[in-house]
Amino acid sequence: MKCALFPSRRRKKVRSKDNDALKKYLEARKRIVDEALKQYVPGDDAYPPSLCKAVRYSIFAGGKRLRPILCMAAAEAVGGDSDAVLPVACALEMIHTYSLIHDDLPAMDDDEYRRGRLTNHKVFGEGMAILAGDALLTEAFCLMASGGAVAGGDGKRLLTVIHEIAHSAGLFGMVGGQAVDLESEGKEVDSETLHYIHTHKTAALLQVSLRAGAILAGGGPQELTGLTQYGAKIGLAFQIADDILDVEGDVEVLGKETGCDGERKKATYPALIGLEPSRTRARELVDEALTDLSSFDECADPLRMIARFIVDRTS
Ligand code: GRG
Repeated sequence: MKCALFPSRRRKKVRSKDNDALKKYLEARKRIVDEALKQYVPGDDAYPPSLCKAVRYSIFAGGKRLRPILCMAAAEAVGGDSDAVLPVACALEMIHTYSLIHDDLPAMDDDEYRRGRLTNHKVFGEGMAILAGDALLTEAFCLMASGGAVAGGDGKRLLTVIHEIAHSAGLFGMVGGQAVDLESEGKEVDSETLHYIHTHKTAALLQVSLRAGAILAGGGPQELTGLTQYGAKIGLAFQIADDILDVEGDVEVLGKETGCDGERKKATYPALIGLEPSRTRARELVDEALTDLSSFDECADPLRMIARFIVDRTS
C-alpha cells in the first residue's frame, strides 16, 4: 500500500476532521497489523498449548499497534510500500508485547492489569509469562530473519534493520533503560538519568520502528536523518504523555491502573518538573518533531498526525 489512505492538503482546516481521519487511519492500520499477526503467531492449537495460549493472550489483547504503524508510515513517507514491511512491523509489535509482559512481572512493576485485562502472569503464572515474553522476542527475530520476511526485498537492508532493532531493544536500548529505571525506584534521580531512562526504555523502540520502515523502503540519508530526529522527539513526548496519564488518566480507558509511578516513587517527568511543565515540554517536542518532517511531502502526513496524537491520546 502506497501513501493513499490519508487525505492530505486539507489538513489545516478543521481539527475535528483531522481527528476523524487519524482515527480511521489508525483503525485501518491496526486491522492490517492484526490480520498479519494472526498469520505469524502460532495458533491456539499449536504445541506446547499453554505457551501458545499465553503468547496469544497478550499479543491479541488489543494494543494500539503504534510501533508497526510507525514502521509502515515511515516506509510510505519515503515513497515505499507499507505492505512490504509488514513482517518487520509485526516483529516490532512482538518485541513490544514481550517487554510489556516482562515489565508487568512481580520482579519488575508487579502490575495486575494491562490492555484492559489481567496481566499475563496473573492468568498463566510467573514462569509461563516469562517464557511467553522470551518466545515473543525470539520469534520476532525468527520472523525477520526468515527468507520471505520482506518479499522481494533487499537482503542487505534487512540485515541492517535486524541489527538496528536488536541494538535498540537490547542492552544499549530498551533493556538498558529498563535496568536504570528499576535501579532508580525510590531514589531521587537527576534530569540526565531521567532522560536516559525515557530515551532508552521507550523512545529507542519507537525510533527504530521508523528507521526500519524507511531503510527497508530504500529511504535516502536525509530522509533517514529527518525520521530519526522525529522519532527521538515523539519517543520522548510519548513517555512524558505516559507519565502524565499515570497521574490523571482514566483507568477504564487506559486499561491499567493509574498512580503506580507515584506509589513506587518512579522517576517521571511530572515528579521531577511538575505536571504543567511536563505538558508544555511534550507539546514543544511535538512541534520540534513536525519541524523534523518539514522536507517531506504529504506522504508523511500520517506521521504528522501521529505526533499530535501521541500527546493528545487518552490511552
Ligand atoms: C521488560 C525489557 C523490558 C522492558 C520494558 C515497555 C517497557 C520496557 C515498559 C513498559 C512500561 C511503560 C508503561 C512504559 C511507558 C511507555 C510504554 C512502552 C507504554 C506502553 O506502550 P503503548 O501505549 O501500549 O504503545 P499498547 O498496549 O497500546 O501497545
